[in-house]
Order: sequence, then structure tokens, then C-alpha cells
Amino acid sequence: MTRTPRTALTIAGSDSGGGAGIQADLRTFFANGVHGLVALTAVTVQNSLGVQGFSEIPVDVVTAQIKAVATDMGVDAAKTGMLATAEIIREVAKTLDEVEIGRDTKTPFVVDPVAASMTGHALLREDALEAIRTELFPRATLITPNLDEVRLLTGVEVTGPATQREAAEALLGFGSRWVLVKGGHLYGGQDCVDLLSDGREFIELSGPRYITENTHGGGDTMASAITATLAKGATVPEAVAAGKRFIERCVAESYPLGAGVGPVSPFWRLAR
Ligand code: PXL
Repeated sequence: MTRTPRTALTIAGSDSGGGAGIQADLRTFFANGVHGLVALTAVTVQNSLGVQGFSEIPVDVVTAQIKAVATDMGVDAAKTGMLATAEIIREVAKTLDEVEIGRDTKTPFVVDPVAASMTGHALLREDALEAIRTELFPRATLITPNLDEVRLLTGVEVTGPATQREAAEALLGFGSRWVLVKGGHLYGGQDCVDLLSDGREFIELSGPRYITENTHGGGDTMASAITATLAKGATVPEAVAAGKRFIERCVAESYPLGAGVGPVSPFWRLAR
């Protein structure tokens, strides 16, 4: 018998194209040496050209999945991705309190505030954005918005270091312990600069920008790598630095698939 690995739970949707959502999360968890657990929230119908629609999982089934794994197998860190509806968000928040996952517990909780796919298709019903702010952010150890999500959540248009810091401060106002404002969508610079802050420290993380069209699942993969590293006991700054290194390799080794946007590749380690 071998040693039992740490566990990470993803509460997120399925991507039929296999590049984002729980498929990205599970690949990333296993590639980072933790056992992946899943509470499925929605089933999307999509391919490389975009999302054709989605159907949410009944809310009691979502929360039952969380309770089933948390009470028996134990969760060392958790993350949320696509949550689909305000009702799912509210019930997930309550359930996380019950099983003691979140910023004031021993189990770190990462919120990736997924609102839309890269091609602009909504992955959240309209009233759900407010629920993310009020129900999830106060329970989060770390939130990981991209610049589109920053604009939707705060109204701040990030155009450089000063507005990136302004966005971080505005987002921390919703109550998460840490925020990572990802600068990858800020085109123009040679590097991708992310800003991590808890309101006291402001840590800039800079890395190379790889020129590729194939970045589907990038946000999910980075948040999952951070979550896996937290599950292994790292601090938030350590986990974010590790997540950034991981996503850089995944983007560098992304591949074309279908006529549209191909996926990042979290299996670069295993393939070598
Ligand atoms: O990358 C955001 C995302 C999250 N979850 C699911 C998705 C997508 C993007 O398409 O399909 C299920």
C-alpha cells in the first residue's frame, strides 16, 4: 500500500470539450500530486468554438456531493469554478460552513469567480454575480478574478499597475483574505503581471507571455494548481507562485484542437 495523497475538492461545471471546468481541475489536481474530489454544479454543451448552453444540477445534489466527500474522505483545500445560479451559490456557501471549509477554518478555499467563457458566453445566470460577492468572497481564503471579472465585479478598468492595485483594494473590500488580480488579459506588455494582496502586502508576480491562441481552461488550471498546492500545506504566496509557474508551462505546451480555441495542457509534467 502506498501513502494516501492530500485531497482537493472542485465545485464546478463540466466542459464537454475537456479543456476547462472540472476536467481541467481534475487533471491539474492529479498532475500536482493531490487526489481530486468533485461536486458537479452544471453540464455545459461546448466545443472549441464556444458554449452552446448549459443545464444546472439540482441544488440538493450539489450540496450532497460536498457533504458526502467532506464527511468521509476529508478535504484539504477546495475551490469553486462555474456555479451557474444564485441558489447554488447560496446553498454551497451554507454547506461549506457546515463542513468547515473557508477562510476562518483550517481548510483553505479558493474562489475563481467564473462569469463567462473566454468567447463571452455567460456561465452564470444574471442575479448570481451579486451572490458571488456577498456569499462567497467573505468565505474565501483567496479569490482569483481575471480582468473581465474584475470589471464586472468592481467596475474598475485595469489598464496598468495603479488600476490593478485599485482593483485589488476594491475586491478585498468584499471580505476575502487574499486577492489575486490576474493581469494576463492586459495585452501590450511582454510579461504577464499578476498582483497578489492581503491588503498589507502587495506582491507582483511577473512571468513570460507565450503567444498562443490556445488558452482554453487557463484560469481554471491556475486556480486548481493553487488549490492543490494549498492542500499540500503551502502558504497563499507560496501556492500562488507555484500556480503561476504551473500555468506558464501549461500555456507553453497548449495545443490546437477543433476549429476554435484549443486547451492549455496540464499534463506537460507527465508527458515528459
Ligand atoms: O474557464 C471558465 C470555465 C469554467 N467552467 C466551465 C467552462 C469554462 C469556460 O468555458 O466551460 C464548465
